[in-house]
Amino acid sequence: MIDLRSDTVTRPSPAMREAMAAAEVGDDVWGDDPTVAALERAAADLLGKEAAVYVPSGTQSNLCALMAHCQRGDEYIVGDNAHTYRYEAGGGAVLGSIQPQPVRMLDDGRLDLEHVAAVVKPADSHFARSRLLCLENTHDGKVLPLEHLAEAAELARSRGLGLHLDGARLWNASVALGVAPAAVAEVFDTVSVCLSKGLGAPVGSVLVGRADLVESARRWRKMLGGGMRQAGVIAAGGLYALEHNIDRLAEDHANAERLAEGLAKIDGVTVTGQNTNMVFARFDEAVDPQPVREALAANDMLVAINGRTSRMVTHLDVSAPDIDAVCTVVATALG
Ligand code: TLP
Repeated sequence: MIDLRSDTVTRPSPAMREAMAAAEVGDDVWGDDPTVAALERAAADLLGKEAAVYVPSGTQSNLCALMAHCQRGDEYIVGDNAHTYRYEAGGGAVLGSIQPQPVRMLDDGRLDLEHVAAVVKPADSHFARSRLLCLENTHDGKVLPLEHLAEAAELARSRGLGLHLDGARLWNASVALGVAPAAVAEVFDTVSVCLSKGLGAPVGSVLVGRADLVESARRWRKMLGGGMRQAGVIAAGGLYALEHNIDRLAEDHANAERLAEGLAKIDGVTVTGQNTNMVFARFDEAVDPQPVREALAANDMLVAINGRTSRMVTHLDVSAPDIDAVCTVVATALG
C-alpha cells in the first residue's frame, strides 16, 4: 500500500520496534520512567530549551501550551488558517476559556504582523487580555523565514506577549533551511514538536520551553488526562525517531519534488504548490477526478481527493519508485 494522505500514517520500523520492546519503564506520573525522562531531556537539548514534557498528541501539546501561557479571559493571537485555531476543536476556548483572536495568515504561512499589532488590546476592562502570539512552522509544508520569526518575536516582546510555536513539522523546516532545530525554536517561549509525523514514531509530541511554563503545562496535561504510566514503551519510539529520522527528511522533500514534477506533466492536473514534504494539486474543470480515485483505490494507493483538490504528503514509508507508480496510475486514469 502507498499512503500519501499524511505523514501521520507511518508504521514503526523493525529497529524502532526493537528499541520500544527493550525500553526501561516506570510509572511516569510518579516521575519514574527513565525513557520518558531521556526523551524529554533529548528534545529540550535538541531545541535549546530548559525543559520538556512528553504528551500523547500535538493537539494536547498545543492546548497545554495555551493553558500555561493564558488564564481564563485572556486571548491568544493566531493565524486564521493555523492548526491550533481551525483543527483542534476549539480546545483553547472550550477547556481553557481562552479567546482566540485570529489574524490574516499570508499565503506563505507568515502572519501579517501589522494586523497582529493592530489587534493587541489595550488594558481596559472591555477587552480580553492579549497574552500570547502563536505561529506555525511548517504550515502546509511552507517554511517560515527566520527573519519573520525574529520580527514576530520583537513585536511580541514589545507588547508583552508570550510566543508559542506549533512546530509539529519544525524538523522539516530545520532540514529545509539547513539549520539546527534549536535555531528554528530560538525565539519562542514554548514549542510543540511532533514525533508521530515525519519522524515516524507511533505516538507522541513534546512541548519544550521555559521551565516555569513547562511545569505549568505538566499540570494541565494531568488535568487533560494525558498523564501516562509506563509510557517509556512509546517514548522509546520517539527517542529512536529523534536519533535516526531527522536528517532523512531531506529524502521526503526530494520525493515531494519528484511527485510535483511527475504530476505537473499530466494533462488535466495542475500542481498548485510543493513545499518540503507536501504537494497540493487540482484537477482541471475539464476532467473528472472519479476515475482517478477508483484507479488509485484499485492499486492500493491512498490519496485524499476532496472535490477537485488534493494534498499529498511524503514520509519515510514512501519511496521514489512509489512516487513514480502513483504518477503512472494517475496519468493512465486520465489518459
Ligand atoms: N495534522 C494532521 C491533521 O490534523 C490535519 C495532518 O494530517 O496534517 N499541528 C499541526 C501543524 C498539524 O498538522 C497537526 C496534525 C497537529 C498540530 C495535531 O497533531 P495531533 O494529530 O498529534 O494531535
